[in-house]
Amino acid sequence: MTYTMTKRIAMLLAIIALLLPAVCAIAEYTVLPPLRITEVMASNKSTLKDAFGKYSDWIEIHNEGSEPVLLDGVALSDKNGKLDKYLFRQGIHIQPDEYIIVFASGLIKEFEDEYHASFKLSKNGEAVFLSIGGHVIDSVVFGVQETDVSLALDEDGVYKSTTTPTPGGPNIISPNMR
Ligand SMILES: [Ca+2]
Repeated sequence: MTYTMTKRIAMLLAIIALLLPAVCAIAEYTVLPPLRITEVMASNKSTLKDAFGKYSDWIEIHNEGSEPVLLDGVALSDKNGKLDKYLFRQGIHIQPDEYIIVFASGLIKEFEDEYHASFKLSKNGEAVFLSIGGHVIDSVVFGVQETDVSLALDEDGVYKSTTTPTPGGPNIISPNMR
């Protein structure tokens, strides 16, 4: 092996060593948890009451994977510029095919078996972002919402309004809804 070749190989190895941490950092987030925002209700008047006795806005999250997902570091927000408005408390798992509800009640306090985000949703339309470590896992942007009509993800992965809300269960899209 010539001196030039050895030098080139050494330089190549040095470049790889320099780039490796960056590549690893990207790889860490290329596998995002298999979570989806499956349903959102931004104007809840009589559909679902929370433990405080209020009809708060709510967001449904579904684990579409085959393994439990630990929600440490998973965040919800209605602002892209501040993704970590709500962080799940430590040690919560969402089981495969399980649906969980987060009330967008604007409350700081939570009951043990309920999740309450510190923001509310606007029935005039806005967005919901589900993220981890600043990386968006899923998001939904919506327009003006009718009271007690939810926006639900259908089998084709399209959000549709439905007059048959299913908080905590598989979605049912009402016929003739967009
Ligand atoms: Ca549902």
